[in-house]
Amino acid sequence: GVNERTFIAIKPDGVQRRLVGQIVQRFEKKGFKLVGMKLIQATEGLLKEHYTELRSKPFFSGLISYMSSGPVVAMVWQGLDVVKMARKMLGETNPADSLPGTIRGDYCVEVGRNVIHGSDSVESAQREISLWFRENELQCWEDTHSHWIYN
Ligand code: YYY
Ligand code: MG
Repeated sequence: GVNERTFIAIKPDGVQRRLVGQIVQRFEKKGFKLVGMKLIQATEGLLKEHYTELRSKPFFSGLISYMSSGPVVAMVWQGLDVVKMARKMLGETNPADSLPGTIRGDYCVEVGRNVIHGSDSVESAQREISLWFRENELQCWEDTHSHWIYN
């Protein structure tokens, strides 16, 4: 429903390359509601937990060093079907397979520097949101133009 939430993170390359504003703008313009956002230097422990399903992959240690190489912008976005829609906005895991118009299709080249993370299911979104955010870091606010987003 409209209260669905997803976890989005702009990775260290996205922050370094000054893509934060343009990426946030895409989610705002789409009509999603920002309920949490922070710039955070993630610890290896947090990242290993975040990517625990991938721990046996050959790229895992490289992924953890890349993700801990600088601050990330961690966000929670809310809206109708936001988990699936955000994945569409991101594009494919490999930027080479991502269409122009998607974030990965427009802003990056290699899978190991793909600028953004988005939860892949409602269940992983809930797990990732509680891993990265405390309850009091998520804001409840009235979206005064939701009538122009939802009928
Ligand atoms: O959810 P998503 O980020 O699109 O892909 P995952 O399969 O969950 O992999 C997480 C992360 O790992 C991916 O964004 C880049 C990195 N990675 C990689 O470096 N090389 C691969 N062959 C696959 C994934
Ligand atoms: Mg994933």
